[in-house]
Amino acid sequence: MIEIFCCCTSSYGQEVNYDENKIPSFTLSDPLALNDGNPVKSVKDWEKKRRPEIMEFFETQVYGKAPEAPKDLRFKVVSEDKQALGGKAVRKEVNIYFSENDDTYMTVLMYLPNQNKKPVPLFVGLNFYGNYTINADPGITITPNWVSNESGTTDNRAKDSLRGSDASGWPVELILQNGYGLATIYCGDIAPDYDNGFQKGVFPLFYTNGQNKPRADEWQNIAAWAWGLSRAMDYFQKDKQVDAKKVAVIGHSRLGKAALWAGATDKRFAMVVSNESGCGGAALSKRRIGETVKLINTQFPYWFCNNFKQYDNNEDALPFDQHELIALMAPRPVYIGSAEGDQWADPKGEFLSGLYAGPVYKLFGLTGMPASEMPPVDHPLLSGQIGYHIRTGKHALTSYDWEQYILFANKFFYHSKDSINCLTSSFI
Ligand code: GTR
Repeated sequence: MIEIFCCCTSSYGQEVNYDENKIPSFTLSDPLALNDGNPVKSVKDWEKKRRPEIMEFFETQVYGKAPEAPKDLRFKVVSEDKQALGGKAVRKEVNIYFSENDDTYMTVLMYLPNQNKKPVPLFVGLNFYGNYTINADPGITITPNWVSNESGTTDNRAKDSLRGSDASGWPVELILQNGYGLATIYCGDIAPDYDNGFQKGVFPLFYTNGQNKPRADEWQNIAAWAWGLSRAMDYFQKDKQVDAKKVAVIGHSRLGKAALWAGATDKRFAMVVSNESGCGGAALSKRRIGETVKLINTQFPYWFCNNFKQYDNNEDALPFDQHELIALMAPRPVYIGSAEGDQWADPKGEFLSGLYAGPVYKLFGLTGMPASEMPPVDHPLLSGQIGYHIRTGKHALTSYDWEQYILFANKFFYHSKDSINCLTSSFI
């Protein structure tokens, strides 16, 4: 959650454009035209022919291929408190071990509303700085892993005084009161967010003989984070307190890119939420406004697969664009959240991706984005299968964002006609 000051015109030696009038003209690919030019006429054509073409591109040219779930994946509930948060929640922590070795695991922190006797729908998302930062709850285990010093540390080690330091992005009570569980995982449990030559995190577990870094079409951090979200889903399917058919995957910024890729690669996620995911997430790359492919690959060379670098300052060569990533979610609901003060992430490009994914939803008989123009700030579009808002304020995940995501999820997970206007919270 790095704050970007949008007045800058240069970053990493690259000019940054913020002027709509300076966007070069470009052509977007048609999600409903096959690579050979033939039209996609049915849901079957989409599922069997077009979707695989789009997947193949994103998998080998953008995010990189990830391995299957390890055969020896193991789950262990390592803590449980049925009276957490003053009695409002069940809190549990589940370690997911990626190999026989007990050293390589991620910890899923879960809060479930404790008045619910039935399995509950759930939001799951990665966090930036450790599970213990999402709530001041003293029962949350402090991560033993490397953490970024942006979190307030000086030695890359988590510390007790930072409990709850990121709580504004995780309104746990709001989520619980509306009948949802929350699960979150520290992204650094899967792959630490710095360039370490892919020697840390999950990568070395999957190297073949003699391999010491991912191949050009293989996963780097974004795909590894998405892979971790799928491993959490493997667990949810076994947890009787969770309605695994109603799990929404959510992420902010870089972790929003990961949430989108998780939604694309794993159809078990029933809903996908991108909060200000920007370049390499919901924003169209060809607009080249705010952060560009070259800028992101320069600053974060370990996020996307190496093949993606061939599009640095070469967006016209992209045979697909991010609207087709959004289309990969169809027919599942997807919500794209933007912020006015986050021009680096190109809010308009995020909106347009959703809009241009619409024809695929139409093929399923659904309305994608329910408007063809961007709505004014703080006027969420909630009525379609693709939700969208741009809110006032800067780059962050806020309670306002969560309120829209909950209202949107209510339509699909609680099927209440009125649910769209009904948020249960003492905070509102
Ligand atoms: C920025 C990066 C963005 C976004 C952001 C974040 O530095 O350029 O793509 O991911 O970080 O994750 O907060």
